[in-house]
Amino acid sequence: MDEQKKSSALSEVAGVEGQSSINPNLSHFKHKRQREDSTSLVERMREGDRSALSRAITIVESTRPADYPLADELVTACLPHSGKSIRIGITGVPGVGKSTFIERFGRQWIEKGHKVAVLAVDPSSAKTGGSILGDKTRMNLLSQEEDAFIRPSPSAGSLGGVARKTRESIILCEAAGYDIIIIETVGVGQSEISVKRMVDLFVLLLLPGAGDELQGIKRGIMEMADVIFLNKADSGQERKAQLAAGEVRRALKLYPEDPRGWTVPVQPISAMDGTGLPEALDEIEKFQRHMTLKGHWDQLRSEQAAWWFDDTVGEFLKAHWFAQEDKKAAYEAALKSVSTGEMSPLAAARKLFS
Ligand SMILES: Nc1nc2c(ncn2[C@@H]2O[C@H](COP(=O)(O)OP(=O)(O)OP(=O)(O)O)[C@@H](O)[C@H]2O)c(=O)[nH]1
Ligand SMILES: [Mg+2]
Repeated sequence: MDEQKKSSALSEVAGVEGQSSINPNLSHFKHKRQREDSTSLVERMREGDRSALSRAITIVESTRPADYPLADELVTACLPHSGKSIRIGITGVPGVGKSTFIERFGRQWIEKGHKVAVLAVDPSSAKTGGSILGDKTRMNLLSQEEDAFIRPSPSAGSLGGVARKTRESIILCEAAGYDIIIIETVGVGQSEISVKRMVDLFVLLLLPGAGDELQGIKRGIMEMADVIFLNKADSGQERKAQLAAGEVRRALKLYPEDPRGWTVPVQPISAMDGTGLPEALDEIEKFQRHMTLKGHWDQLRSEQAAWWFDDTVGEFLKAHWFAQEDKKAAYEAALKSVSTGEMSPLAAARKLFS
């Protein structure tokens, strides 16, 4: 990571500037104004005002330390109203049909009386400043639904920072009454682990064409999937998709058994013409019933919350360390001796903390 990126990633989590030097005479008004802001924003969000939800997410995504207190207030105010949703992660290689799938799948949930929010974790947009504009047009019908909310991925910060904010945005969406939360991520290996840690179930989309495609998907991602769909089972590819599904099922048999007693379903679908989509929704409801019945649902969520807390504390510790000039200099010196081979990474780290 270059210097500039590193310092912006760190100041993103530090949250120290701008809070410590408030004039005590003004701080009362500042806090009062913030409280009023967050209260009325949360009220409007809960009444179904999508622009209020958008604004709240913008505050939560902000990398300006001055926005952190308000962001924290918003999330804290939303927490008691959150949690009552199914959080679904969707992954698969670029072009597999994730957005097309979400477009139809989301509308199916809405037809059943649900409210659907779509968020994205996209490491490429974190670098380039966003690709979701294309996604919004691909989810054209869904984005016109009253009961849908589609949010571009945060376009600034490190993947870790982006993912952390997406997780907070889930809480805001839930408080705003969205009970189906869909997170799209690009299947390139970096963002899946973060998304897996914020969702109840993880859907992997694959392409038919058998063997070759399987190699394109990292084994680790296959292992993370709770449900697998072979997309594009249409236009003469139906048989190929069936064969590929059989092959994936056989490949999964080589993995250790799921201790939760869940067998990953593998189904061909067509996100384009809708074939297999009602069954896809059934599989997801089946998964939810299975996990809830066995107590795994709540257990997973509490483990995830603990993991995110731990991860964030780690980032904060690092940020506070680097905020101190002498510590930063000691780190730079240690890094240099590690790079030149003078010290081992372990010895250098030990020295830094001695
Ligand atoms: N034949 C066929 N084409 C499909 C299907 N689903 C998606 N496509 C097409 O595949 C292309 C990519 O679809 P997207 O939904 O944008 O794929 P994506 O996985 O979201 O792509 P990225 O966001 O770029 O990673 C588009 O041209 C779609 O029309 C399907 O079920 N059948
Ligand atoms: Mg997409």
